[in-house]
Amino acid sequence: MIDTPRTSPEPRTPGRRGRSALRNALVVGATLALAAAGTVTALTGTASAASTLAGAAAEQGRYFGTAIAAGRMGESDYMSVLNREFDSITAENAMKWDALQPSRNSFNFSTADRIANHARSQGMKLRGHTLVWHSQLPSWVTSLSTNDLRSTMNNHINRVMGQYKGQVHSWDVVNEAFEDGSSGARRNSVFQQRLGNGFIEEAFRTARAADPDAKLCYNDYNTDNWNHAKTQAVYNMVRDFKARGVPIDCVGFQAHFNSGNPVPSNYHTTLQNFADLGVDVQITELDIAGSGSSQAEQFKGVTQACLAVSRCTGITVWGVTDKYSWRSSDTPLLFDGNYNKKPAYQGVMEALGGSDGGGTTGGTDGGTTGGGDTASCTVTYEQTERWGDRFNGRVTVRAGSAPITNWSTTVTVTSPQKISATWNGTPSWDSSGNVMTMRPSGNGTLAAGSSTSFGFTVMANGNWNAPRLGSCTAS
Ligand code: 9MR
Repeated sequence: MIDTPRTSPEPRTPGRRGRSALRNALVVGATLALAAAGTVTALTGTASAASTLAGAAAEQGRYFGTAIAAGRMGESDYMSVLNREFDSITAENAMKWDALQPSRNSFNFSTADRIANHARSQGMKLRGHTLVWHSQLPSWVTSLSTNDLRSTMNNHINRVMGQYKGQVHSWDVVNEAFEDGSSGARRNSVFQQRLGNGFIEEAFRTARAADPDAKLCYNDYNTDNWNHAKTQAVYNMVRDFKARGVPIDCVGFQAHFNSGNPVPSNYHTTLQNFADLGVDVQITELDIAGSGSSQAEQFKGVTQACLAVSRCTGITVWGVTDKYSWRSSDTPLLFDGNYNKKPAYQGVMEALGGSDGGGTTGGTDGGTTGGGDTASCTVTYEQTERWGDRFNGRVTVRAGSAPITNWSTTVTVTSPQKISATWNGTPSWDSSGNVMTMRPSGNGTLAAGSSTSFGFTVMANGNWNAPRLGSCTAS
């Protein structure tokens, strides 16, 4: 059965971390109560593993955030996955200079406020992105004289940080101020041209005074590999700031990876070396091009690198679903276009020590079966081949922490799509022909944590959306 999307958010009064701890306490409490009543004979005695990204990250003392696009906030599946899985929000575009101060001294906070208010109403944290950046900068700024640009930059920082004072846990004060390549040079932005190297330091000093409680971050991309000139250049700047008492609290690693720029094997070294300067580090815009187990392994590796560094305080992915990613054809996120959890999601959860929470259908609570000795299973989907008229999908069924002897799950396609072939499973169909229930062909036994997979062909008939998975049922 496909779960119905949950449209109204749960109350969040104790806050995200509080909620997670509370839920686990309730699980243990309920188990003990049942044991006292003599209705269960086996007690696990431990809290169940968290079944959401934020819950699992909170148990490791980290936040798990996402960028969100204000224009998608009316979509119920988008919002329910956001509210269920994440505990920190970054505005993908709404807090950038062009959005907030499109013309001189005329500030427009309405869209950014909607995001900030949503975060507050859900007990989520808010990351501020970004105050001083060469991009998404209105043209009126680029024609200012040196003195005008200096006062305008400081005014922008003061007004924006003032607006969100007390709400933002970390601000990207300066973004992407270094060149790519081997030069290690500062980027030739209008700020650099008019104000020289000192603009970065000035921005941080202004920011500290504007909101003394916010963590102040320098944020950049291609700074993940310790051996890269850009990484070294940023490191040297942060070391210099710390030595001279320039206020800086954190360094953001955007972490946009693809085959040309893969997750480096020395990532942990990079994060640790920055942390050793006395700053926090954060993964701020994580996305990784790819699919399937290779993408999952890379997400897992990044998460492990963060967990291995005590000053790595949290991870933010750059969007909720592949379909709205800034580079959607790279499918770089944790949820596919139908809000199914991808193998990448499981990769992150494995690193965080969470359970992957049963079913994968978007907008649901994702099951509650993690941990304990109960039979449980999870399902993940990936597209394997594609032709001009059809594509093949593979669903991996994985047993939870107990062995199982049987399983079933559903795959729903959207008319006019049709499933024309299946393999490695026994299908049955509902009356519409759109919902396929798949069971094992023959023996459905799986050892704890092990997996099997089945496959199918979908005739697209013009609709290339991924099918939706229901939750996995095990016995
Ligand atoms: O994801 C953002 C996209 O919607 C915007 O069009 C783009 C404009 O520059 O910015 C994207 O976000 C960027 C972020 O603000 C800074 N680091 C790189 C991100 C991806 O381009």
